[in-house]
Amino acid sequence: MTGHEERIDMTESGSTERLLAEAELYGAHNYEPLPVVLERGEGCWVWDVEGRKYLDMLASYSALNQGHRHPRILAALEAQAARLTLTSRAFHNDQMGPFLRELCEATGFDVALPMNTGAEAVETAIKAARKWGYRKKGVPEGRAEIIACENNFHGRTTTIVGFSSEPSYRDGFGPFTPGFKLIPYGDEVALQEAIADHTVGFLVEPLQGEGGVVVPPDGWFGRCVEICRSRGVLVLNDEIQTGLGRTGRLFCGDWDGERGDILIVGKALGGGVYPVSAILAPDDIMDVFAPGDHGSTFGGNPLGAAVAREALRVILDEDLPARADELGNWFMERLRAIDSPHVEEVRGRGLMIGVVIREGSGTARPFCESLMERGILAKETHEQVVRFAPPLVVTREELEWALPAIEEVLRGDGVELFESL
Ligand code: PXG
Repeated sequence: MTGHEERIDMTESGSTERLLAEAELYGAHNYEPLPVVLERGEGCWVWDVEGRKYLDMLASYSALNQGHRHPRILAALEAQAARLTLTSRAFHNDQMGPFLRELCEATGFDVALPMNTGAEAVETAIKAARKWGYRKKGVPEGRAEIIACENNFHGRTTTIVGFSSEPSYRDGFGPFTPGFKLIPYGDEVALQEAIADHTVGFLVEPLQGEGGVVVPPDGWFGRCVEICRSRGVLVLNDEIQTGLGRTGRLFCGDWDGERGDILIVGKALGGGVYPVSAILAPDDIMDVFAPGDHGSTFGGNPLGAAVAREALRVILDEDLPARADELGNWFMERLRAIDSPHVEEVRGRGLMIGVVIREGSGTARPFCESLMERGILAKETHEQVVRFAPPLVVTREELEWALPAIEEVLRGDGVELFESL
């Protein structure tokens, strides 16, 4: 007994109200989700416990690029679950090798190191870069430095939040790991100036997702890669959110013809059903790892590997990057054509689109709540930005269906929220 039971109406077991109350009472309050309780999903659509249907325009922060319950991915999951799910890395399994080979072939890197969540993969990249710095670059032990960008989002571990510029991600969680330096995003002169003798890596998102869908100046990522290459600094390319088709290319760095020295992938690699992440690198970087240096109980497990193999094949077979490119350009144009006093800017690449709400029009949150009432699930990021990032299997017809409601909400026509502004 926890003493919470008397505060919930126990009779209404499946209702939205009851489920929200349970999550509120029994869950830590580290999130502020929209008040919708989902129970089913298929493709771009989800249904709540009351039977209402919504177009999912968040796609779990790009972890669902292939859509909900893609039949091929589910089949791979089920077939593997019926054979073998976990071995730990104490033994080999028959899925991991093929998975890593296929991931290397798809990305053009020599070797991969599998983990589970995005944050773990970022931590792995940081460890690889530091060790490379000591073993290969000759940085004195304990002095390696990594440059990251202001407004970054790379995950939630204590090391990663330690170099966040967002106070709420950091406050109360110190002391933090030393060895990180921040530069303004999109500023290659700042990068030039920040690189010092002991700099081993530049950790960067080629387009900032959580930071509010921030698109850097054209060619900036490529110029950063060039600068880093000429100064002996590794580019740690965090494509956890931008990768695997989201921005209209297989990787966002492809817009500049570069994938960095260490490529970090996650989210959609697990096909929306299982957490799978990895880092990829050339042999002469990855070979800094030796047995015992690093690992994960679940990393490379056969269930995740089988899922990721199919998740990757679906992205390639269905040419999801091209879909994101074509539909993203079209959809962004349609959003830009909406004449609204509340919209400051529409920005993005492919199907990673942010609509920036003017400061004077309040925050993006009530806009998302109004969209929800009209059967569209989107989530605000960084207070002022409504993000539209549906599964990449979305069709033009489905987006067309959503546009009148989006237009109505963005204009504020008859939307209650504006009365309180
Ligand atoms: N890098 C980038 C660019 C990300 O967007 C991560 C790393 C971390 O991934 P994991 O799997 O550890 O969450 C992300 C994650 C959240 C949240 O609830 C996280 C992300 C987006 C939205 C919400 O913490 N992105």
